[in-house]
Amino acid sequence: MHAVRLYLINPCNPLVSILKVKESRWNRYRVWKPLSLMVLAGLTPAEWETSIMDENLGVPDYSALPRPDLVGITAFTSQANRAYEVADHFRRLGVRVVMGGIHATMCLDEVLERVDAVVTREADGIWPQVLEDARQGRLQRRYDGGFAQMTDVPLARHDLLSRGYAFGAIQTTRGCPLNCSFCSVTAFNGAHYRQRPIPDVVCEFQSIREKRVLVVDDNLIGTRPEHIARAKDLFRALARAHLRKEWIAQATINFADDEELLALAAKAGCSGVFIGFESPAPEGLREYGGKFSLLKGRDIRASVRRIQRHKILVAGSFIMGLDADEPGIGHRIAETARRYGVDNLNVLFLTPLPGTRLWDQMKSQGRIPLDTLPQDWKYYTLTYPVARYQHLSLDDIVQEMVSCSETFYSVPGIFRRVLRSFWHRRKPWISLAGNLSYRGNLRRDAEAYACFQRQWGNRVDGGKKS
Ligand code: B12
Ligand code: SF4
Repeated sequence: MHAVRLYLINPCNPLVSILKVKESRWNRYRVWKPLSLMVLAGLTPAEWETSIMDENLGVPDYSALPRPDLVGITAFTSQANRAYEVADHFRRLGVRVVMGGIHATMCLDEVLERVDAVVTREADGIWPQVLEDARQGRLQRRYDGGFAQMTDVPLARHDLLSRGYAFGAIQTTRGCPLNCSFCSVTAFNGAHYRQRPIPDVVCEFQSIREKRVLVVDDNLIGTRPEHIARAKDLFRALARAHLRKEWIAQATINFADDEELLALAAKAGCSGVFIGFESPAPEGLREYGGKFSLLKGRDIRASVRRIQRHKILVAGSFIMGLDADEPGIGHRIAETARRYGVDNLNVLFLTPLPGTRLWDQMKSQGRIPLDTLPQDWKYYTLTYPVARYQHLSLDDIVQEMVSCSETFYSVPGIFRRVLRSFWHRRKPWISLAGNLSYRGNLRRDAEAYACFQRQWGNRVDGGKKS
């Protein structure tokens, strides 16, 4: 059997400022490996000669590379435009192109027009069949992987990517029962919280060469007692394996509610968590459902402190542009994050992503002006205000975002936070790197907003100024 060549490609989006690795060395800490492609490579039989190309580290000169037999492209919605350019390049050479991932699942018809085959949902159970069909010349137009059995999730091929990343990546669970209105996760991975066998996770962790690892799970600990029990078992197993790695993960605030869980996480190498607080206002929290029940009535500052006492950094994430948000929201978010005592703050514009309840709602209300698709998808990065917001014009919301970032990432603000993490011996260098990375992007973000406002002001606001 002759070797067949497979290229797995992660397309870039030049508008995503965090990916501009060369512009700021701190950005290296914010570029993450395309785990989907490493998982696909793990499912690919040995007769395929497989290469993963991550355009975030530089766009390869595809025409100078050997001609592949098959190309697989992954894409979030924000990468769809570039994905189609890459697909077009290879299809013009007569190479068949398969696309999968979240955008292909949510916008199936659009994607089908631009590639030879689409794999919707999770590909773990079906990718070997797609490859075999391609090899036999009988590739179908559409495959659906459904929700994978977690025992089918292979060990990802961590060996196939270059050493240009600060973090490795791993996944231990899929699915989320909370179904927040703006988020695609429940629609894509389902509400059922599925966990990989712990020995598989430990084994894969051992194969990661980076010292720092991002656990990509949407909620590493889950919400129910049996999820928490499994998380504890996982942490015990990771600690027993003496991995000597530090990892960061996403969790909900109930992470703070169990001292044993926190102690085990820290012992297993947890050095930071991203927690979505979403809104400083109860009205805002109620608006998107899901996590409201976990956050309402809670002393969030005390919860954050409990996590930090275990030397785990807390990065807080908020959304701007909720219907409850009025002028002054930027300062209010920065002030709330400061009061909560988070080590980093990440604020994103409320963005209707295809396949979410928010998309349906905003679409029916005529609140999605950037709807020349697929071209406009490149702005769906959550770092551009692509919708019409209830109480904020385009200029207002941009101004609020700038004021929020400038307030939180002011030099005295960074100094206070880093000093605090020095004092508590809580990963001060990581805290410094994170804060400088955000601060380093302030000017670039402002330029990007100005360009967006010049180009799209009329379409978004009809020229309306507040
Ligand atoms: C890790 C992660 C990131 C990393 C990206 C790492 C990378 N790939 O480069 C970082 C932090 C950089 C990131 C950034 C963003 N992200 Co993100 N991210 C995730 C997260 C948490 C996990 C993704 C992951 O690695 N999963 C593990 C792998 C194994 O699963 P998978 O990707 O789904 O792949 C499986 C299938 O989809 C399929 N598949 C995937 N690709 C392909 C390709 C082929 C050919 C085939 C056959 C199959 C296939 O097979 C795989 C195995 O089953 C998801 C949430 C989620 N649950 O998906 C959000 C998520 C993907 N992100 C999201 C968003 C919005 C963003 C941002 C736009 C905004 C932001 N700031 O968060 C940015 C912009 C990125 C960009 N380049 O434009 C949304 C995407 C929604 C959408 N419609 O696009 C998600 C779903 C989260 C959400 N709350 O809705 N993200
Ligand atoms: S809790 Fe997080 S992953 Fe789950 S639906 Fe809400 S935002 Fe998405």
